[in-house]
Amino acid sequence: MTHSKQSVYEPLTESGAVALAARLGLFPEGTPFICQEIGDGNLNLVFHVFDPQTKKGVIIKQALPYAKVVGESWPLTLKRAVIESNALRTFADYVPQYVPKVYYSDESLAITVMEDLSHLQIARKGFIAGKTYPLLSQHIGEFIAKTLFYTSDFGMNQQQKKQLQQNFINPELCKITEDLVFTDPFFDHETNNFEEELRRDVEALWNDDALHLEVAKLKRKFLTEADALIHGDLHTGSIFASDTETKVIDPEFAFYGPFGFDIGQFFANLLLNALSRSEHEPLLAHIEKTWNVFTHTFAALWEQHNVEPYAKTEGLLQDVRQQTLIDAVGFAGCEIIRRTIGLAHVADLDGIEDQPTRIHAKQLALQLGRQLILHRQTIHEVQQIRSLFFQTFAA
Ligand code: SR1
Ligand code: MG
Repeated sequence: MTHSKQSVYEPLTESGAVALAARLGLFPEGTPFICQEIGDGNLNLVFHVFDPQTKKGVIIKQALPYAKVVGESWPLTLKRAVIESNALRTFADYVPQYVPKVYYSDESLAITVMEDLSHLQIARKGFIAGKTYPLLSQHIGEFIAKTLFYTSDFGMNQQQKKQLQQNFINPELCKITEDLVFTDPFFDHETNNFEEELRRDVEALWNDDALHLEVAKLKRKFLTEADALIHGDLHTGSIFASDTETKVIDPEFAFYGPFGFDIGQFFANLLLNALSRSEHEPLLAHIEKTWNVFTHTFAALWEQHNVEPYAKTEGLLQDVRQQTLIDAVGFAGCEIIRRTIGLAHVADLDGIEDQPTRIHAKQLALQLGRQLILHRQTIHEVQQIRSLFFQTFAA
């Protein structure tokens, strides 16, 4: 694995991506590469460079110095590429089976070269197409449990944890989440984006003092609680999947944050898909299984590998578990509202072609998000999320 700091930044072209792939020595000399820019996310260039005969290839990802979703008027740090490659390498220490291999990174070009996952599909696209991904919740539950436990004060020497934390100070990307997830959708802000038919529902959120208080508490947790190294943007567009494999990608938002955040974002995006279709069960089952796998895996690690002298204290694990679920439910509510009326929507809802059906699904999303935030303290078991989901439909 190489890590270079030599070059001067310029955006990659397709021919530049091919030249880089050839230079890395991962392929036989003279490989007749094909290159396609395939980035459909909000922030980066992504090139798929491959040999059309063997189908073997690599992904070359480059951060742009601005947010692609908005344009050059929104400058954005290139350091996120280093955060991303460091996070992938750190996650690979604990769950190599669930992240792409990093072959090379160049800090000044903001480039990461990684394993080609083109045999898999982005989970959001698959869910929209009706796929169910039977192993997804097993894999994501394990991914979250192991990465959170081993990078926390329970799974790692507490001095080493603080040193690791220094590599993941990520103020600009955290600010995007602080603004776009926890603030702007709850006020009349220019980044918001919604159909006029939703105005009454949206204005009700802007004038809801009880909701504001609860979102402010959740935002404070996001700002201050450094439990573990979190992915920071674990929506279904950050996961490649098939019926047998799962790979988590794009951890450029990684930082030391609260235990419940990744779980909440994942739950939210499953719920957004469930709201967009008539067959809810596979999504609700994934939420429950993710939580059950997470809690069992985390508890087993706690039992066997905990470094904290208070680990065996009666009630501590239960308290961590309970608070993590409550926080995850609240974070999920914020993410659902943000993906419905804020910046960076999701295709699950926006792709509903029939306008009245789309508006109705979005109204339900706003109601569900609000309920999750306001009632999170009453959630003691994951099955209660299912009840809130169906109560939203019945209301
Ligand atoms: C300006 S970035 C908008 C969103 O894209 C990323 O995937 C994150 O979810 C971020 O909030
Ligand atoms: Mg992303």
